[in-house]
Amino acid sequence: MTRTSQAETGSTDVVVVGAGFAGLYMHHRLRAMGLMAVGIEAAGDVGGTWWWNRYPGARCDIRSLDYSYSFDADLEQEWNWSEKYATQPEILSYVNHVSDRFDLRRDIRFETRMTSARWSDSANEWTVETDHGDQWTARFLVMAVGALSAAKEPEIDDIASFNGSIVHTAKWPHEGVNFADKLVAVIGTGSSGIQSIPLIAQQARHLTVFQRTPNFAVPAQNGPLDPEMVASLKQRYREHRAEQRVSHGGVVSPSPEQSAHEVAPDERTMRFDAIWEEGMLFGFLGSFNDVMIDPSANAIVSDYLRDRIRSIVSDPATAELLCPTSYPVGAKRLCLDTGYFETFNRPNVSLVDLRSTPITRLIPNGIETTESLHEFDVIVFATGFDAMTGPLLAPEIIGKDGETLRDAWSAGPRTYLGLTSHGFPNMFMITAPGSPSVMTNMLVSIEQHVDWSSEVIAWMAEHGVQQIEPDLEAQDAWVDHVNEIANFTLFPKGNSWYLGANVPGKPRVFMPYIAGVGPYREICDGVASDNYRGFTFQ
Ligand code: NA7
Repeated sequence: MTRTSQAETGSTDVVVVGAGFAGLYMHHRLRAMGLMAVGIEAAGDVGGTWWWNRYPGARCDIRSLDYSYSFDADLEQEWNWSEKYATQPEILSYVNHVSDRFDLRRDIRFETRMTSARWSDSANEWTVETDHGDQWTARFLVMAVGALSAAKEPEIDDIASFNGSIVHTAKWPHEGVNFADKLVAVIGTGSSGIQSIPLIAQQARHLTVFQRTPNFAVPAQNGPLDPEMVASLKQRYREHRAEQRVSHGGVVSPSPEQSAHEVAPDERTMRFDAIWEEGMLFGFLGSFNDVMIDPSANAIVSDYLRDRIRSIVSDPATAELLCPTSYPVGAKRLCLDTGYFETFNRPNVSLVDLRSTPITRLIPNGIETTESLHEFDVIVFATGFDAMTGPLLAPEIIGKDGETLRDAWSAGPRTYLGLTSHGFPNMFMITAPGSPSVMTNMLVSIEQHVDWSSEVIAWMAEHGVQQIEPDLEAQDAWVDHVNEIANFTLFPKGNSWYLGANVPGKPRVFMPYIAGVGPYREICDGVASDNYRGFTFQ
């Protein structure tokens, strides 16, 4: 959808920034409440992260039957997923279907990026500006900008000097990339690298993978969905959704009652084998109740996964380089793979360990490391995102006393419930720092965040209230609580994007709230039923 309209100026009830799963559902809710909304979206159409991340192998690592909206019972009955884990194109078809079915594009300006938003305390409204010169005033601002939507470029010198093509997994060209007979480099071995490497290797003349930190990955064991299983789930979809909402991660899974130390080694291995064969992403982290709390329990799982890598990768030296050793499993986001480790057995694939031979710079025909020169036609940056805060801090958001969100968060993000921030009245953030979001099935979190925020907006209208702002004390207490829970676990013990450790200079703060979607929902509902405890209204 190419934007052809002139700059617009006007007034509306709510400006919604972002047209991924979160922004789209927000439009649906607001419309049902009889409110006007204007949507702003940088992409050419709906889909958010699934519109941008079109690299080969891009796939969701939460089951398709779970990673879908639950707000409409007919929608969930009529849509049919083809595989256990949906591909990016299938997810995008789903988003398009939902957008058509509920006519959600109507209020959205595509190919339009929000550049600034300024709060006026006297007018009780936000003024939002875009790169097309639009200027919208609105009582409420909803930042549904996604947690993994600000692509991170690698910190490598002389990138512009490379004469071949460079592509980033998070900004993949719509026409695709032809790797046939090409010398290809992939830099980065997070989820995007791990998903794309096996498919790129099948096409390229030679693929060289540049790895800074190895990752744990579990095979997806993907495949077509069994129609009988789907029919039986659809019969009890409502109950299943209700169970998701009170679960820990937004997926229904058994809560482990035993410590890893309470179970004999043989039995543990049998349990791990079953999880491996089932291909469930977080099965290993939830295999025992102390995996993410006790380093020695975590080491049992890590050892098992490293042994698996060694059993797959034929060359022992390569296998050792692929084994993560510098952090507990789970402290960097676990990956779901399809033939990733097997790919290193191909004769046309090699691995460069950037810990021992860092990249010094790009050169016209390739990559220079401290050890050698590598020639390439195509370089793929699979270098991830400035996660969670990046998309919120990219535009200039100016709050109550003229303070920008960037300044307010200069030492790390500060939110109350992960939904609001002191000094920024009438602004709601969906899946922001301080919310469970990225540690969970995003769809369950998104629906909860959107429902809760829109209910506040409805409550304010009912009570004739113009302005809502979280109190500083409530926010401080929430930030402390988020940190306290994180520090009780092993999650902050890796240099992960959860912590902002992947972006040089970013404050090192563990951003997601990891107590689980069920407990979080209870807290949010408790705040609401206690007349929005911790908020001041005007
Ligand atoms: P990730 O998981 O942040 O992975 C990025 C990878 O890129 C990771 O291996 C990084 O190494 C590597 N990287 C980043 N910068 C550089 C530089 N400058 N040089 C070399 N290597 C670098 O992003 P993804 O897109 O794969 O996945 C993000 C999430 O999307 C994923 O967790 C799922 O939730 C879905 P590092 O580990 O920092 O040493």
